Parts: sequence; C-alpha cells; structure tokens
Amino acid sequence: MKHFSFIILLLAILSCNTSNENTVVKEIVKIETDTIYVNKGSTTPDTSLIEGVPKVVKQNLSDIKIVLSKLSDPYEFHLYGKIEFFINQKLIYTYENEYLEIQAYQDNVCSYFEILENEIFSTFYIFRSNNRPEPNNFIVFKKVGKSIEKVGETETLTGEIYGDIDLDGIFEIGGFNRHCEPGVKETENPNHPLFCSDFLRVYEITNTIERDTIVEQTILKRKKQRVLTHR
Ligand SMILES: [Ca+2]
Repeated sequence: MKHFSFIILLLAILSCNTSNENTVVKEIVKIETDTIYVNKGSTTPDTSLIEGVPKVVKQNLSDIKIVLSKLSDPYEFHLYGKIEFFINQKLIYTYENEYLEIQAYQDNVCSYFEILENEIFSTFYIFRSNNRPEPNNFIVFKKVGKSIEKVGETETLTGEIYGDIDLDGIFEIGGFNRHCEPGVKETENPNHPLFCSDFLRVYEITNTIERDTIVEQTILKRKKQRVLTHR
C-alpha cells in the first residue's frame, strides 16, 4: 500500500457541534457571529469540558453545520454518540444509537467530498466510528438537496487507504478488516509484503458502499511483486 500512499488524496476534514448531553435543548440562538446550542434559559454557550474534552464539537461545511454530542467514556478517545445536521440553523437530520461512538474533534468531525451527478453536486460525509478492539468502521451520509440521508457503513477497516487512490474520481476506504497478529510463517511477519493480505478490503464510496475488487487485486499484485525485493 505504500506504493499508493503518494497518490492518496486526503480530503479536508472538519468538525462541528455544541450540545449538553443532559440539559441541551433544541433551542438555537444567535450569539455574535455563530449559531450555537445553549443551555435552556441561558445565553451562555455550552463549551464545557469533561476531563479536558469538549462535550460538544461542531464543524461548518458550506451551508451545513454538523454537531456531535453525547461524549462518552473513555473521554480521551473523543467519542460522540449523536450526530446532528443543520441547514440555516434548522435541525434537518439526527443520527444516534446506543452504541454509536464517532471519533471527532472540534472543526474536524468528518471527511467530506463532492460528486457531480447529472450536473448537480452531491456531498458525502464520512464519519469514523470507533469499534474497539476491532478496527474502526466508517459511516457515510449524503446531502441531497436540503436533506440528509444515510448511505451506509463499511465493515471494520484499518483505514490506511483513504481517498481517491486510483484517481477515478471516486473515494475509496480500505485496509485490513481485522488486526492481524504476527505468526511463525514467513508471511505472518509484519514486515513481509503479504502480511495480513488475506484480509485486505477496499470499498468505493458512492450512492452505495461496495467492494472494489479490481483495486484490491491491483494492490495484491504489487505486494506480490515486492516479495522478490523482500527476499
Ligand atoms: Ca477512486
């Protein structure tokens, strides 16, 4: 995969949000130049921290504001259990579940990219979901007009592949779908080009999330070529 690293296009990452997991309200006010959540009955922004970690993080992306809240323990992982999308200060979409743990930071809550379809740009948002002890999985949403819909999720992936690695205009996410342990066989040495290669997976992110076996085979072919150098 190192062969691909130089062409990986990293996408801009942003994050956003502000909310109080217990007392937060669906009440939005204009304070200075920014629209933020406040505690009910207060004009003070909820910028409080737990063990130094913001209870709420947010990111502005064009006409979208994304707010993550419900910070969970262990706090140092920066994991949030609720995602909210706003357009023009109006809440348009909420995603949360009991086990959701999105790793996010202020102004860096997700990756995003645009695809031109029928002369209209669609925007995709990719969130990194902590799935410890297994690798992360990635949850994808899409903005259609003024609404948000969930596209889907990848399986757990180590995520070394992240971007348009084959320059075809489509975003890929990939890596290994498990954490491989070193073993006694030659290919079980972490320094071997084929280490863990049985578990290589690459997904294309479009209106669906599907494996790109062509890219997988291309990577594996190059890995096998490197075996000669390895020896
Ligand atoms: Ca691509």
